[in-house]
Amino acid sequence: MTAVKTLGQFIIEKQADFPYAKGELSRLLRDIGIAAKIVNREVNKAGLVDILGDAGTTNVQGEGQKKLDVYANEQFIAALRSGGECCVVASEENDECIYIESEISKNAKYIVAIDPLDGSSNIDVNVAIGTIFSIYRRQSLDGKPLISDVLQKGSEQVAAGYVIYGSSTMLVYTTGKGVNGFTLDPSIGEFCLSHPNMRIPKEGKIYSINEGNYVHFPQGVKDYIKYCQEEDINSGRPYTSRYIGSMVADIHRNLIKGGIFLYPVSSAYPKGKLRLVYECNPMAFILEQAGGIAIDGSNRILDIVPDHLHQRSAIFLGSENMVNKLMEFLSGSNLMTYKADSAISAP
Ligand code: P6P
Repeated sequence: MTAVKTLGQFIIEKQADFPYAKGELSRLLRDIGIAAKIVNREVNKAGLVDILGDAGTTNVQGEGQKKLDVYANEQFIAALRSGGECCVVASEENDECIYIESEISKNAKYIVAIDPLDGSSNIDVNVAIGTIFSIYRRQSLDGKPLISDVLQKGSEQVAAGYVIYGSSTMLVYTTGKGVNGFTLDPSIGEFCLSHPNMRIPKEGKIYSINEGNYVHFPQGVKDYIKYCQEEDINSGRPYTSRYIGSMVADIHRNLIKGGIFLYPVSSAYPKGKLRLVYECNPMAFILEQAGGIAIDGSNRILDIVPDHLHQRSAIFLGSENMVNKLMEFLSGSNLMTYKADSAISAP
């Protein structure tokens, strides 16, 4: 029987991958894992205690906050504060960055951008939700961290991950050396390595998009959807449409089975709905590290320099061959092709 390897053991084992790190990143990842277990405990008993429903407050996006949104935000911020390895937290739930200036954190090297509980509209109906996080090294040398430390492009991430609170709770993360998945074993309260070296299949048969917005999609996206729905035995079409409405759940499924997730611009979201800094960038880093591709329709997601913290972006990410086929429809030709694990190349 294979020995159980916990998240903590794995992080320590891989610490040698970071010559400059003296354990800070390892401790930061463990802090996030601890907060995830605390949030998981509440998510799992939601419905039994008064933690479902609306908090009666709105976040910076003007979206109604669920009680669990607020709870999760508080738990991750508290864990990052007490861990001492993070100097700034940028959260979907907070308008401004949170600067951690305690004695133990003021010289901390890392910035964390986080969506503490994504997909919260699904909480009350018991559908999988998730946490998404992104970690950068501080670039400014001293004094109070600068907003430029937070608005780094996605390719500067040193780590990124997500937690999916589903039929089981998993933590999936990368530090730029591949992607590994850990499943929470409630009997010992530990995340245990269950999906080593995760790779997304180059081809898939699943497309994930909210087709309710079809009339508002750019023509190229409409054409691609029709391509997915056409019958073509050789290419395994028509593909299967699967859309949960929870970014972490939709992308996690596609990471395992192969597929493409699409959230284009639409009349409701002329710049796209999903946020670049704490949703698109971490998921793009993970998918690229697993051999996939992530673009906004014309740019590699990880090459976009953010203008502001809550900036939105269109996003198309998943299996390499599916994203490249999409690009043929978006660019009207196949002049631009993307190779996974590398930057954009246009002949
Ligand atoms: P729509 C959840 O609200 C979320 O932010 C993502 O998790 C999800 O992928 C997307 O929005 C769903 O948006 O417009 O299809 O309901």
